[in-house]
Amino acid sequence: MSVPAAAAPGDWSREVLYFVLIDRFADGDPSNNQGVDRRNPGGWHGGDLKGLTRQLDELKDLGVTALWINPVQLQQARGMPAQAPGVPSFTHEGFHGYWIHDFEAMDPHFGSVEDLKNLVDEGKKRGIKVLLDVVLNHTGYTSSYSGRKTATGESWIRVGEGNCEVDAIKCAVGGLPDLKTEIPEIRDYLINANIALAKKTGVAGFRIDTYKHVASEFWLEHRRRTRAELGPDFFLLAEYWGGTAQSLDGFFERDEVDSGFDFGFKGGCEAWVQGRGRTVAYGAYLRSRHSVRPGYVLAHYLSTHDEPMMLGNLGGDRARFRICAALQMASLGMPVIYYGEEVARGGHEWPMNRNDMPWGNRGILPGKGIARDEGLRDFYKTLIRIRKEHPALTQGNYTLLTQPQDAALAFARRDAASGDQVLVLANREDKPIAVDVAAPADWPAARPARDRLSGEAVNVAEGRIRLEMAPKSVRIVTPASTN
Ligand SMILES: [Ca+2]
Repeated sequence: MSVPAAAAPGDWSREVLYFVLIDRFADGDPSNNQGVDRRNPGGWHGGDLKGLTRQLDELKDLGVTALWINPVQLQQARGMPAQAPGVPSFTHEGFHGYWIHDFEAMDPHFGSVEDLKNLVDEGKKRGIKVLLDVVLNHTGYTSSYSGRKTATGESWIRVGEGNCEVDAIKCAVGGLPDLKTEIPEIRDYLINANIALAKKTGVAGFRIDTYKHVASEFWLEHRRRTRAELGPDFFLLAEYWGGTAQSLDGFFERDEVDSGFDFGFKGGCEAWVQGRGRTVAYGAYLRSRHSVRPGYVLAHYLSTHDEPMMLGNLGGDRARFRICAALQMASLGMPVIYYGEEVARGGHEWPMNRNDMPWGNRGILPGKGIARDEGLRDFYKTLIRIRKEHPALTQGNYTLLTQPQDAALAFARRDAASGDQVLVLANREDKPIAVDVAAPADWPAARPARDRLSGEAVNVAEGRIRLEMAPKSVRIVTPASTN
């Protein structure tokens, strides 16, 4: 197998991103646990940057190369009453980082600027970049900005709650006070605060919250300044709700950001593995993701903090979940793992989709004693290792092999530069199925082919791939190594 070319500077298409809610991950400093109540599903649970830094070896072992952490600035002091289906009313605190009181201060629950710098430095030693979540659209429900006026006497906060369906820019998302980001003084303040934190800590990029609720003029200035002051490779990932290869293209065309979340991948895979829709249509959807503008990256996930987790949506069916995890790691774009998903974290709908990282018998709070599926974690490790070994999976084109009458999903990925090739096969059915599909024309049939997940040999002869697939199973097939 040829050696993959090194990623271009700033090219995140080869990264595997791991998203952590700091407060839920690992408590490394009990001295900052003010107001911690681990019985409260919306309360502070005590995780912090020090604790996360101590678990970097765990993440390196998993294979992740980049870490996305929630916003770290000072949160509103008082929680909000909240209620979720099936959960008694509780107090919802800013443990998630999105209710900012002061953009220029760190929240002591997470730690200090030095703690963040230490995370970045320790990450660099392990080949793990840090991507900091930033909020530029709104403040917490209460903040130091309510009542603040600009030099010309304008309020920083827009009064009155607009309708986001009518005007996405001037509405209060989730009822959160909307910053008047179109005013240069306010725009510059917000950008300055984040750039100052990035300069002090060395984070590699920003994940940008609520992207669609701030105008392009702001983002163009944001791009210009982050490039000028943080370097040409400083990476920007936009959370544009509902984003797809098509709907994100305007932002890529204007070069506002490097990447955006692909909101379709999760639902698409959930539907297909549960038997909804034809396999050939799902394969065509996977192909459509390759229409992304060259040089820009779709970030695709199975779960996030804003949606019910996939494993719960699949009724806990870990075999079908494994199929989606394999397809995620075999697809174009930057895969995003939501913390704990790799050990079958049991949260499902909000607020439990933000529950504690399971640590099993390791003495790590807050998730000490919560069971982990180590077999699933090993499966993720294997998938990530295969992804890193095969430029066909990170860079390659896509050929759908499934025909309209076929039950099995079959596609080929091929990297033109290296000639690297991979076949991906999946059976969503509860019964075994016989697969008989055309091999790619240039598949090296003289070399034995092997499923990298099971180690089994796969028969490719006379231009056909013929095999039987077990119920609810997935295979990632490569020609045997010649070196
Ligand atoms: Ca703590």
